[in-house]
Amino acid sequence: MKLFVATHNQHKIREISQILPGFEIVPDDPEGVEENAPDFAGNALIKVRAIAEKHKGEWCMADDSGLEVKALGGAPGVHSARYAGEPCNTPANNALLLKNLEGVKDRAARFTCCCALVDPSGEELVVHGHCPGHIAEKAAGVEGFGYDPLFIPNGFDKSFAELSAEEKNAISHRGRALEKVKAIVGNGECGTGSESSTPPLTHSSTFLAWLRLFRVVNLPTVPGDVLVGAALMSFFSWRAMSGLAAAACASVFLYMFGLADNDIVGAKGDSGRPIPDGEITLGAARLARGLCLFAALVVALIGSLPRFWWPVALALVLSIVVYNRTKWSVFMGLCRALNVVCGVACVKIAFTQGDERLVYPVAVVAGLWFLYIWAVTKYSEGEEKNPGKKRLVGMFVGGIVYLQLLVLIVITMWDAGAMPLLVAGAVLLVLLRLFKRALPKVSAS
Ligand code: ITT
Repeated sequence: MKLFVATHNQHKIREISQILPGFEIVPDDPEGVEENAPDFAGNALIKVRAIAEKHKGEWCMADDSGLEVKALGGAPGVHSARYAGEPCNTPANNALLLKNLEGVKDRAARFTCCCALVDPSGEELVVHGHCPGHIAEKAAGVEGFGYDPLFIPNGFDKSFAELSAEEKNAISHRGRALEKVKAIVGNGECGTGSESSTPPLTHSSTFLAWLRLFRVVNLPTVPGDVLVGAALMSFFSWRAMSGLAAAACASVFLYMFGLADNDIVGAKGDSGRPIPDGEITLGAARLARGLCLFAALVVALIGSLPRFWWPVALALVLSIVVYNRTKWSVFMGLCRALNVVCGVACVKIAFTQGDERLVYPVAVVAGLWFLYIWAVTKYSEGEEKNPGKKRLVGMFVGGIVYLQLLVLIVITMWDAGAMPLLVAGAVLLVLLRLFKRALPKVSAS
């Protein structure tokens, strides 16, 4: 497969050829174009468009990359090549970086690579790759190029310039972005939708990173499962639902526990997430995971949830842990079904009366949840390499709120006692819409 690459940088060409051995890489210098966009994605698009004009009907790509240092507010960033001024001077860039970091303790940094692609039909797509690490006190090594002698990737005690080309390419920002490129070109077309550009690595971006870790946009979908479970019990008496708020809250904390656990397990691979991108440290994420589990237990104790809630919650935690380590979609289905059962289990009266009428509605609804989430999770496989699919998965995940509302409406028609739960479900839907609108940069799936 022929791939035209818009660059004059021979080091990039060498690395791209090493990372994409099955491709015929044809360099084309987009001479004279001004890289004046505020971010990597914008500059990569400027470069690729400049050559795509000349190579209609072919695959074209541009790589815009650079180093972001947290303590410097994300600098040198898009100005990496000319940090010390025109023209590009690597020794001067590296010397300026060390000078600007004199006496600075927090030397966290990351390399970012943004690849813009144009497919033979003219469709465009942008993907990112990151490599987190820190800036050394002094330069070491002779391999690679640019800032490589100063950059120590996480998990290593050597600089990029001390690693072999294979070692660097296996973990580098360019290696990670090009893995996505390989999959997209393999699909034969760009498809729809680019990856949204990740915020620059700065101290203030850390807050946003926590929102992304906990996929805050999706959190309103969680308590609705519990509402549905509790509503199924409404023909006993909705007044018996003293533990409902505690159970809903505990489920949110268990979900957050699962999200933190998921990103900790995928810390080495899932580029595009806050831990591998260097925005949140592994230690901080582990602490957050423990705190979420602890918070769920404390809320359950304070809300004095019935005894039956505890084994259901334990089964939920186990399903989460198994799913994160196996990625078997069936366990994700099980998690959300158990979340409904958590709602059933928070209604005290249900278990003192032991009525078999409960079994059928609970089994039908929990089964429906199981199948829906199982199917969405199965469909979502490989979404990280396909931004169009990722958006669709985000919509399906949000769609669970409509399913919750539908079931709540049916139950309310059957027993008006469930009306407060229907109102709460509607509030959750409004919250989901608000979160999606207010936090467009926080990944939805
Ligand atoms: P083209 O625009 O022609 O592709 P360039 O070198 O000007 O070449 P960029 O504008 O993308 O490319 O700037 C990238 C700069 O970021 C590069 O000059 C290095 O200083 C730094 N950089 C990017 N990737 C790097 C890597 O893998 N190792 C070391 N430094 C890197």
